[in-house]
Parts: sequence; C-alpha cells; structure tokens
Amino acid sequence: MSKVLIIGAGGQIGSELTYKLREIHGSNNIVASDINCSNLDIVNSGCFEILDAKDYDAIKNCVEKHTIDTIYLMAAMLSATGEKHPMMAWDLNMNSLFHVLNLAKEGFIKKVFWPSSIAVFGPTTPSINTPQHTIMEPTTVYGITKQVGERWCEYYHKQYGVDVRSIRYPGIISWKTLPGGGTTDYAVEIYHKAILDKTYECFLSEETKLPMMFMDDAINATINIMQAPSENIKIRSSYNLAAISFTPKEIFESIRAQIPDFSMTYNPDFRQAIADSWPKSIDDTTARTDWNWKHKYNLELMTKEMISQLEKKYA
Ligand code: AKB
Repeated sequence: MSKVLIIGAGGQIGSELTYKLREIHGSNNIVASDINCSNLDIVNSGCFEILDAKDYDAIKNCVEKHTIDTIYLMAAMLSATGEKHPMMAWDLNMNSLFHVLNLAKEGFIKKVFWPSSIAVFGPTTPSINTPQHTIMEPTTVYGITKQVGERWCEYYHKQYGVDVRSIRYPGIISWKTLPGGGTTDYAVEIYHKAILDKTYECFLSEETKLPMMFMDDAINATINIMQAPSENIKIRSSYNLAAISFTPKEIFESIRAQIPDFSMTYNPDFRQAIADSWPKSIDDTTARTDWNWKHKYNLELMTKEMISQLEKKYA
C-alpha cells in the first residue's frame, strides 16, 4: 500500500485532495502537512505534520518517519501574491520543487505530483485553444516559476528516471476552502458574495475570458494522472487541462439565473494585466488521449452545485 505525503494540505486544492485521498486509501496512509493550518478538519481527520516546503531536511525526515513513497507538492505562491513578493515566490515555488525532485532522484520516494498552471503561457502565446506545445513567454513571477519547474520535471525524468507527473491547472472553483492570492480567485469570491451580500465588485473587466474548472474535475484529473500506467504519461513537463472558459459577465449571468436580485460592478486592478496575458481557452487533446481525461462540470452545473453547497454552509 502506497503512503502519501501532501505538502500544502491546508490550501484550496491541497485540502480537497487530502479529503479525497483519505477516502480512497484510508486516513492512515495519507499524511497531510502545511506550514500552518487553520483547517481543523484536515488536522483532525488523519495524520498531520507542520512542514515548511522550503526545508529539505524537514521533508526528508517526514518522508523517513512515515515511510512515504509518493508526494503531492501543492504548496505555492500564486500569481497575484507573487507579483507583490517576487523573490519569496521564486524561493518557495522553486526550492520546494527541487527538494521533492531530489528526494525522488535519491531514491527516498517513488512518485511525485507537482501542479503547473495556465500561467506558463504569456501574451505571445496563441490565446484561443492554446496548444500543448507552443510559445511560452510568461510575464508573471508565478508563471516563470511554473515554466522553469516544468523544464526541471522533464529533466529529472529524462536524466534520473524520476516518475513526476503534472497538470497545468486552470482557475479552480470550489466551495470548501477559499483560494489565496490568485488572479482567477474572483470566480470563487463571486459565489460567496452573491449569497452573503447579493452584490459583488469584480477586479477583472466583464469580457475577460479565462479557462476554469470545478474542483471535483480537478481532483479527478489529479488522481487519474497519478493512477495511470507510467507508459501512458508521455509528457513529463506538464499536461494542458481544460473544462470550461467564461467571462465575469457570463458567470454573473449564470448566478443571476438562480439569484435574481444579485448585482455586480467592475473595478479592474493590477490583476487585469495578468489575466490579459493568459489564454482564453486551452486545447487538452493530449491529456484526453494519453490518460483518458474527461471533465463533467459545465458552467450551469457548477453554479448549481456552488450555490446549493454555499447556501447550506451559510444557513
Ligand atoms: C492563479 O490565478 O494564480 C491560479 C492559477 C491559474 O494558477 N489560480
């Protein structure tokens, strides 16, 4: 039985991955970790360790203590926060990746999942149906760390046989844990505000189309790529992954179909330039062919699920 360490288990995707992997493999086989964690569900529903993703020795000790063979490295500084703290973003995003890749190279662990992002693309990338292989000139620090990280993942696979697997996540929408510091965060905040205040001021302009995905699809993709036979994983940098693309106006309209008195205003800030540099839609044919990726949620289904879950949460 595989023993898994999740680094960054308190975050938006890390927390849901922890719940799902504990459900599949049993709580005893999943060690959740984070630098701090206010999510008591994660801390109390199985083994939890305080762990700084920048500290190689601390990760190695944790791997040895729990005889870990697989790491999901979910800790990262996202696009908007990264622009405010460029060197901290570089330090966290790159060093954590090197630590985990080196543990695999040195034989301490067998398998690694590391998320990349649509942020690897930039203003010179074809923005509609962005291909798997294309121009990549990211303009954010976060995007640069993800692009460089992809190159290192491929290098460690080719040179040292490291079994590392990766997905370029679009914006992820979920109701359990809030995202922090991303450009796509508006598409989560909007649902909370629609229910709590019936009004939302959006930090992107109304026609800014971005690739997005509901959390359940993102978690399925993550688990599926990790379960796929190694020979099916032909791309060892990172796979394009797509589900839905929409603008702030379109998500607003999908919410208003269910909450008729919801209103929205637009006040774009520095995150507009980041969003403008990213693709509007992604071609993920390679992931669909290589490891059978399929998404389930469209905008309407996702909005129904978000509103129904948040209405229960805030009742
Ligand atoms: C962000 O907005 O920075 C992230 C991402 C697209 O990787 N959600």
